[in-house]
Amino acid sequence: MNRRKFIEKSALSTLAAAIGSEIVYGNALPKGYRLLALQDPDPFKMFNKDPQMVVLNDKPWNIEAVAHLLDDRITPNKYMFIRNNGKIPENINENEWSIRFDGESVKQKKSYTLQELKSKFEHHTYQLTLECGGNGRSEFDPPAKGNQWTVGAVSCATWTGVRLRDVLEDVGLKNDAVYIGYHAADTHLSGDPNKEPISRGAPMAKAFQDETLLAFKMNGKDIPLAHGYPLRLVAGGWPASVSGKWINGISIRNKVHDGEKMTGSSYRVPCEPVAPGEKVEDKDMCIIESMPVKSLITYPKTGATIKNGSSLSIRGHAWAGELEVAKVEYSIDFGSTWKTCKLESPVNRLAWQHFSASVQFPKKGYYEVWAKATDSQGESQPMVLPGWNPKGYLNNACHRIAVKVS
Ligand SMILES: Nc1nc2c(c(=O)[nH]1)N[C@H]1C(S)=C(S)[C@@H](COP(=O)(O)O)O[C@H]1N2
Ligand SMILES: [Mo]
Repeated sequence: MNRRKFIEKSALSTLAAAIGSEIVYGNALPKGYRLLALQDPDPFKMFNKDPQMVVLNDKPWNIEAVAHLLDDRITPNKYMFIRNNGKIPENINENEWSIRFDGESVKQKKSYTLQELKSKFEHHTYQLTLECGGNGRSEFDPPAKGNQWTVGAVSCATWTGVRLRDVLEDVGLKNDAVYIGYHAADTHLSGDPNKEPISRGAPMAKAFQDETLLAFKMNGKDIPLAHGYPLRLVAGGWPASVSGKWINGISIRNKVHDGEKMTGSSYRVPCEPVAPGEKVEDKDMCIIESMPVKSLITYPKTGATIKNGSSLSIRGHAWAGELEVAKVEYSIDFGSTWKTCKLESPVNRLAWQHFSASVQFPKKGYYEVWAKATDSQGESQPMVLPGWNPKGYLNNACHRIAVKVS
């Protein structure tokens, strides 16, 4: 005990500030000891999330919504899912933030400070749907490893930033540019500074879309830390893993970007359908691009009870990756017959669309309301499960809620 090293005074006051109260016997704190109050942070407070959100993992943080929390037309931070692959960067100073453009296909390497990005290029605002490629994974059988997302790894917030295209044109690209890949400030779980937790990207055509932004605002305010403060790539309609958070670099590649989680089986599905449980070689796996058509009933909450004879108003959102949703239908007889919902147009391309319907039930009893969306190319959601794939991506099965008529 005598040789025990005690914490320094200055460190002690930092700790006290973090906890928000005096540490009475702070002088006796062994150096390097982590106070319980700091070991077990409350994620809901830490990230300003609603306590009804569900924590799937805390190392790294992965948190999802339940369907009825996603009822807002524009997803507020408190209901936005968090999907992290590594550790959130600490001590960010937005005044010192910059982003570097490099890679085989850049004419000349170039960096911009965040301030330069904001002042040099025009600002644009879009509402963009971001859905994790693994949303719905928990339903696959045989099960797939990874976060067991149910339906809540999707959001549609308002993002403000500059067009990636405008910046790329300013940087100057060589003719052989085919892909961009992002680099970010989050750190690998192993602590190895040479490893990136994730570094994905998109082909030039996606990078050049009007709606592909280097965003610095979400819902009109600074992006919350967990969602990529101070700068994030946002590429709506594609797996949200393309939308790099905390980005500080973009490589312009003369080949498909080969960063972390671009290769092997990550964010890839079998190029041809396979039987459930079948082994698929990496060379037969294809990168997920546009997300499939999907919908979510956000009102009422599953388990609702209504009085016999009254009608039930249902509502929710539907989205279809790069495409528009053409139709949403509902069924109360497990998919035997379908009725059309009212469907709104998107506020802009790549924003989810709102649907609603007034549902009548013939008599007392247990029902399920199923919703099914169809995209502008005629593709509909599968009723119960889509084709199985080894990593459990792209489950766009019909969402269902239970309703009791009494
Ligand atoms: N730098 C960085 N960007 C990232 C990730 C990450 O772990 N690190 N996760 C990606 C994945 S897999 C998803 S689904 C989305 C989640 O975005 P959100 O946490 O803001 O909802 O961010 C993507 N961008
Ligand atoms: Mo994801």
